[in-house]
Amino acid sequence: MIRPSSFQDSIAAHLAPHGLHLRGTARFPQGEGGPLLDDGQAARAVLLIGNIGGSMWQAFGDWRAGQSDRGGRDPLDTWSKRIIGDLATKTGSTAYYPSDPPYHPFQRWAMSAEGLRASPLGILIHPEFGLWHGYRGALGFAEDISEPEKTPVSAPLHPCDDCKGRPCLAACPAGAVTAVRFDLAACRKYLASEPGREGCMGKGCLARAACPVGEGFRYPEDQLRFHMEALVPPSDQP
Ligand code: B12
Ligand code: SF4
Ligand code: SF4
Repeated sequence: MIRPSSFQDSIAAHLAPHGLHLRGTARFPQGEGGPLLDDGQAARAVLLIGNIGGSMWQAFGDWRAGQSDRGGRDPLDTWSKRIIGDLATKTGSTAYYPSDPPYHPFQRWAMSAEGLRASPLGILIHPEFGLWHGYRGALGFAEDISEPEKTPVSAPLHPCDDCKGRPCLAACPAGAVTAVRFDLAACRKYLASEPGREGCMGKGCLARAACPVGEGFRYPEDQLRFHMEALVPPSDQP
């Protein structure tokens, strides 16, 4: 059964008050490795849900302010699960979350759904939103769903190909971002140092900030800090 696009419209309408967006559909022809649904069969379609720039930050902050424990240990995951889990129940689909191990290949799904490719930072770059977007969950369906709601783009699909000077590479004070790999150990070591705490930890990843694509979608300061703190294990934090 092909579900009508009004089905996606109703999902998008449910997500909109929370600042979340549909981010395309990954499709899996029969027998081609879709994730397992709650009933044990393989999904034929996975609808990706995420943030574009700071779109979710206000709604998440409002929810968090109303929680006696400020949302607990992983507040963004808890908030996402509340919204996306509710949607899974309403639509009879299976919810998947990016931070739940064993990890589902969210980036591979996003590459297939929106044709995105990785930047030198490991993050997928979008021609309009640049590095300022992420995934909060996905819904798996037993049947295909109609035409995906791709965000129309006017810019080239992989901005890194045409990027003059690749400023992200030079901006990383730890030399962790190179054209061939992202050096996590070097990044974390720098973040735990005095200059790192004042630099990237306080202001956000300098390499990400150096990218000229999608500047208008840059995350607000407190969102940047929130994500940076999540990157450093509690034992490394001062
Ligand atoms: C583990 C993980 C990390 C580890 C990376 C460890 C490693 N070397 O692989 C750490 C903790 C370092 C990390 C860091 C960050 N991550 Co991360 N991470 C993940 C997570 C939870 C699992 C990745 C995985 O193993 N997937 C399983 C494999 C099978 O899936 P896959 O799609 O086929 O695999 C791809 C990735 O593994 C990717 N990859 C390989 N090495 C690295 C290294 C980095 C740094 C990244 C980002 C990706 C990446 O390449 C694979 C092929 O495309 C994903 C969520 C998810 N479920 O995918 C988020 C995810 C990849 N991370 C994300 C982000 C945004 C970040 C940070 C920017 C967080 C921040 N500070 O804001 C940083 C990036 C560092 C920086 N330069 O600032 C986003 C990327 C969104 C996007 N636009 O692409 C994801 C999708 C989470 C989300 N909720 O959206 N991350
Ligand atoms: S600065 Fe250039 S190479 Fe680096 S992520 Fe942005 S577009 Fe890609
Ligand atoms: S957070 Fe700082 S050290 Fe880590 S990759 Fe970004 S610029 Fe480099």
